[in-house]
Amino acid sequence: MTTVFRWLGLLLGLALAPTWAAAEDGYDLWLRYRPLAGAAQAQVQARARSLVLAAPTSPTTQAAVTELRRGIQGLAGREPELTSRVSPGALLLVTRAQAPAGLALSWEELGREGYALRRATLQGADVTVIAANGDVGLLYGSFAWLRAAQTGEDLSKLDQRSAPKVALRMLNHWDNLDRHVERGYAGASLWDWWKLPDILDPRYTDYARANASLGINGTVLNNVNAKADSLTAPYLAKAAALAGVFRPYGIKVYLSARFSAPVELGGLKTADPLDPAVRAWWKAKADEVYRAIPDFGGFLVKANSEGQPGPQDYGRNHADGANMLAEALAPHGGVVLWRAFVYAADASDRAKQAYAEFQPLDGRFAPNVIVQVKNGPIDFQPREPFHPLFGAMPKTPLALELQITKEYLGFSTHLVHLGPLFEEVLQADTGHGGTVARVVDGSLEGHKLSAIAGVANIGTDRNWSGSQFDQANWYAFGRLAWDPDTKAGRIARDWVAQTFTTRPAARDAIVDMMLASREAVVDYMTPLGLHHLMDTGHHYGPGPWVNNLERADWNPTYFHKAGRDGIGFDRSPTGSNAVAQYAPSVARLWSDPRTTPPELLLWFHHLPWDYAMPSGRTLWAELVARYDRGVATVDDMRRRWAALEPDIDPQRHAEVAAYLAVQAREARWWRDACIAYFQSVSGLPLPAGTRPPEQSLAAYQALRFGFAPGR
Ligand code: BDP
Repeated sequence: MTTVFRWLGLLLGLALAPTWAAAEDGYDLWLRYRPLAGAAQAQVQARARSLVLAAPTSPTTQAAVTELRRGIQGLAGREPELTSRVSPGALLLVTRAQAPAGLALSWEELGREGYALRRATLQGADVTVIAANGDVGLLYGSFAWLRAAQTGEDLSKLDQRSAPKVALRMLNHWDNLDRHVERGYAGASLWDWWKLPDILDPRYTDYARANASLGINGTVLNNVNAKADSLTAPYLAKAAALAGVFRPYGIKVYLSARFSAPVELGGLKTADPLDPAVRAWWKAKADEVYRAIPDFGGFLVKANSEGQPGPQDYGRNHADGANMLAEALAPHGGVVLWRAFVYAADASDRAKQAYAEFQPLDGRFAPNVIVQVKNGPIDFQPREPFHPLFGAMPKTPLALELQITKEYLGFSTHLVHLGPLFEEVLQADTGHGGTVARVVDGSLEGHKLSAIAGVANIGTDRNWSGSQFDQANWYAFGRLAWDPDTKAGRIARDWVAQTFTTRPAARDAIVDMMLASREAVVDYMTPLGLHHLMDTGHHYGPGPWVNNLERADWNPTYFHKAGRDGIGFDRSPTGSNAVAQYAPSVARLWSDPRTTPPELLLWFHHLPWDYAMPSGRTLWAELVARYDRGVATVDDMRRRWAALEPDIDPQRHAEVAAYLAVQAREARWWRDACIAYFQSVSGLPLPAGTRPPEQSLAAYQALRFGFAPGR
C-alpha cells in the first residue's frame, strides 16, 4: 500500500498524507535525505542531472562529492553520474583556479571557507555551480546546496554567497577518558579512547559530516576538567587518529590542557609559568603534539577555577599562564583558548569575579590567545544578562562559550530550544559600540582571530543528543557560529524542514513550539531574573531552599536572597554594584528597577514582595503568574505535538510525546516546589485563583536524586 500511495502522490503531485517507509530513530540527524515529494523532487532531478568536479581531487572534495551523491540519491531517488562533461542540468563543484571562463564571481569575498551557489550558463549549458576558493568551501557549499534541496527552496533561483563571520567555530566536549561525559545527557562519550587509535567507529565520520554541514571547524576532545594523561604519547596517538577522520571535513582537533601537566607528566617540581624549565617542557610538549597532529588547533584551559590548577597557584596571573602556552604553540600556528569562568575567594558576588580578574589584563595577552567567556556572568542559566567582559576587553579577542548540553535546563528530557537564548546573547547591545556578536566575530575591535564555542550535547545515544529536539540545539549553535546574525526562527525552520517535515502547517507548528520553549523553561524554573535555583550538584530539579553547601556561592539561597522583606540579588549601586561592570549606558538602565527589563529584574535588584510590576500585579503575584505561564506553555506544546501525529513518523512522534509528558510533569514540580518554598518565605497567601502546590514543601525538600546523570 505504501508504495502505491507514494507513486500516486508523485503522479498527481499531491501532498498526500505521508507514509513512513521505515522507522526513524534520529540517527540521521538533519542529513536524512528522505525522498522529496512531487515538485521538490522533480527540481532536484532537474538541477542535479550530473555532477562535475572542476577542482583538484582531495579527501575533502571527495567527501563533498560523496555527500552530494548520497543526498541526491536519497532526495531524488537517483544517483547523479559523476562526469567531466558539462551538460544541461549539471551541478558543478568549481574552485577559483579551475573556474571556466564566463564564471564571474567576487572570489575575494568568499575567503578560505566561503562558497557561492548559483545558476550559470557554461559552455552553453544551463548549470548550477558550487564555487569556492578551496576544497573546504566546496564541502560547505555542497552541504548548503543539499540544505536548499531538503528545505524545498527553488533551486533554479538559487543565489547564495556565504562566508563565515567567526574564524574558529568549535565544539567543546566535556568528555572524560573513561567515557563519562560531564554534564552529558546523551549516553557515553563518542570517543572510545580504549579502542583508539586502532578501531575507528564509523560514527566518527558521521559526527564529522554533521559538523561540517554546519561549518563547525574545531573540536576540543576532552573535558576542561582535564587529566594530564591526554597529553601523553598514547593519548596523542588516539587524538591523532580522530584528527585523521575529521581532517577531510575541515575540522581541527584541540585538547584541554591541564596546567599542572609539567609536574604530573614531566616530574618537575613546579608548573610556574615563569619558570624556564616549565616553559621548556611546554615547548617540547607542543612540538610533540604537532609531530602527532600537524594541524592541531591548540589548547583550551580551565585554570584556577573550581579547584583546577593554574598560574595563580604560583602568584602569577592568567596572562602569564596563557602566554606561556601561547609561546609554545605559536611556532606551529596554534592558539590558546583561556577560559574566563573563574570564581574563587570573594564570595560577596560571584557574578563580578571574571571581570575583576580578567578586565585589568586586557592588552597583556599574546596575539594567539583568545579569552573564552561564558554567555553570562554566572553559569549557563535559563536566562542571564550577557557577560560584562564583552566589549570591555577591546585589545583581546574574546570567544563566546555557550552550553548546548542542558545542564540547567531540564537535561535532555525537556524540550527547550536554545536558538532564542543564543540569539538573545549575540544580539545584546554591549553599550561599547556594538552587540556581543560584533565583539565575538572580531569586527568591533578589529581582531582577525575570533572564536565561538559550544559545550557539546553529543553522546552515544542513537539520536546523538539524548532527545530528538536536542539535535536542534547542536544545529542552531553551528548555524549561529557561522553567522551570528542568523535569525533563530529561520534556523529552526530549516532544521524542522530537514529533520521532520516541509509541510508548511506542520513545520510552522513545530517552529512555534520550539521558539516558545525557551521562555517556558525560564518561566517554570527561574522567572524574572532568578537564577541558580537548581538542586545541588546534579542541577536536576528545584532546590531553592538549599543553603548548606560548603561554599556560600553554591547555594540557591545566596542567589535569590528571598526573605520576609522581598526577593532578588541587589547588584545595583546600593548592593554589590556588579552592574557597574557594564558600559555606562547599560549600567544606567539596569541600576534602576523601573528601567530594568522584568526578565532581569531579580538578577539586579532585591525588591519587596509588593513591588508594583509593569503588569499591575505585585511582584509576588507576578512571580506566581510566570510559574503558571511556564506550565501552561508546556501543556500547550504537548497539545500541539499530539495534533502533529499524522505529520511525523510514528517512532519519533511517540518518543517526543513521551518526553513532553515528562517535561509537563517536571514543569509542575518546579512550579509547585518553588511556589511552596517562596510562599514559606514571603508568608503571603497565594493570589486569588491560584492552584496550590500539590505537595507540602517538606515533601519536595525530601526528594533525592543520587544517580542523576552528568555529574
Ligand atoms: C559548570 C559545570 C561544571 C563545569 C563548569 C565549567 O557545573 O561541571 O566544569 O561549569 O564550565 O557549569 O568549567
